[in-house]
Amino acid sequence: MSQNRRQFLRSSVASALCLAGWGGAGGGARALAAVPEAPLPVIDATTTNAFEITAVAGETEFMPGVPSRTLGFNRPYLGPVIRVRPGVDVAATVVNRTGVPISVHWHGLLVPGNVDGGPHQPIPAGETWRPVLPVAQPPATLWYHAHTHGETAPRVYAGLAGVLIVDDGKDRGRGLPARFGVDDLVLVLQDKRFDAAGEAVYRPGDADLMHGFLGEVAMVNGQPGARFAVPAGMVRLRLLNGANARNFDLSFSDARPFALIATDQGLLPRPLTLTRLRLTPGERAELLVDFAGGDATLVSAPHAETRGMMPMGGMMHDMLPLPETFTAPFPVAAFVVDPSLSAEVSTTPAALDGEADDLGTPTATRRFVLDDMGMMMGGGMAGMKGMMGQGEAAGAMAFGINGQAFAMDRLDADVARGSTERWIVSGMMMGHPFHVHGVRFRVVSENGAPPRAENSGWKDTVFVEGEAELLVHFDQPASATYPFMFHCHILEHEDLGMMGQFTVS
Ligand SMILES: [Cu+2]
Repeated sequence: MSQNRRQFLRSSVASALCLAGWGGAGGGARALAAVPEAPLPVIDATTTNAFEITAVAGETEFMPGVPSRTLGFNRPYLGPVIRVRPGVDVAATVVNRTGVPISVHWHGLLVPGNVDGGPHQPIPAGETWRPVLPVAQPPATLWYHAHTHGETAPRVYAGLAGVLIVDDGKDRGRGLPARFGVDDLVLVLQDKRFDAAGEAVYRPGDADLMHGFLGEVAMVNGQPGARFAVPAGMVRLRLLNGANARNFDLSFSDARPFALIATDQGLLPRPLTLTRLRLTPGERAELLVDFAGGDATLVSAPHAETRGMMPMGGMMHDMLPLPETFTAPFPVAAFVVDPSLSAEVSTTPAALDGEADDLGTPTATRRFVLDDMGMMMGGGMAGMKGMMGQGEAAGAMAFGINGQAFAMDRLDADVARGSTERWIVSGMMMGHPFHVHGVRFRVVSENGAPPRAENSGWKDTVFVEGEAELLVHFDQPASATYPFMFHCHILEHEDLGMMGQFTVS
């Protein structure tokens, strides 16, 4: 590696860490020692149609020499990328050796409620869950993560998440890069906050609960300052926003264009050329990026610029300011051309075979108002207590949907199986990433306008910034015993009640 390149990579990490308060000689130097590549291990279940993951507690050195207590699947932090074939039953085995109860939800997998892995399917400590997953959907980049009610935010932050790819084996024929780990890369985007010693911490205060918990260092696949070696040609990036609350507003440092080829639920009918893409918690996007032009760094704008504040939100912000440390675009990952890697794909295909909208006419309309006003009252009271020297808040903050916080024993909707419904979802003070289990949907409009490019394909999570109109199709059954969830994917909001549940029968 050239001296210039090494300096460049180091400066990428250095600027991320400096912005994060890691500018001091001790912390900065320690962190700079590690500019590793950041691949995740892979379980290829495309021929075995079976996989096993074990949730474990462990330690991870996000900052060299400083262990942080973490959770992961088969490893101390995050889990393997699991690749499955559509059209078969996949036998999953999930072992829980974390010492605490968990559940594992297959986010975006279109399977019945009784194997969905939501809060009604706890896996007690020491036990094993063996769902059979009837995988039958177009190829897509999905994910899996902990989903115990009230504990999703700390468990996912600790590391209980991984990527699940539905791969039909036909990507070469589509003209897409298909060498996994070479020109087909997975990037799990997250962020972490560290204490003065360099240990990752999760101690949300009132402002963190209100806005969602933001970290101070960008992480990719569990590493700060991640870097990837790439061939000098087209590379497919499968991006997952696996952060608790941070929006990533992504572009390349040299403003190079890229092609959006897939959204949450799979390929678009044709690539869309973009220079900037917003990815909010829970969402996925697949890009084709041309590295024939050389190295590039993926950067993000600060969360504050893209969080979707409503006019009323200003009041809330005055009371509990957004805990965002970034004031300028910050590096997320560096891509370094490796001449020893051959480039197989040099052009973006003109067309893809993503399915067009075929949802027809909706048979019902439902409205969901994401209640974030209650948090103003709660936050206000907590803030006043703080000002009056009464210390920590008394847990007054609460969120809900349509005026009610989530309750495990209350069903909020019953949907006819096979039907399509119009769902109109709105927030009051700020933007919220809204996710629905067991379905895929189209975004029909955002605040009355056509959807943004990011929302033009099949989705299961959409950033609601004002009002979003969705057409949702319900194929998978979900009983009252194992209903599907709909919720905000800011995990602090979800845990505090911004979630509902529905049956499909
Ligand atoms: Cu929210």
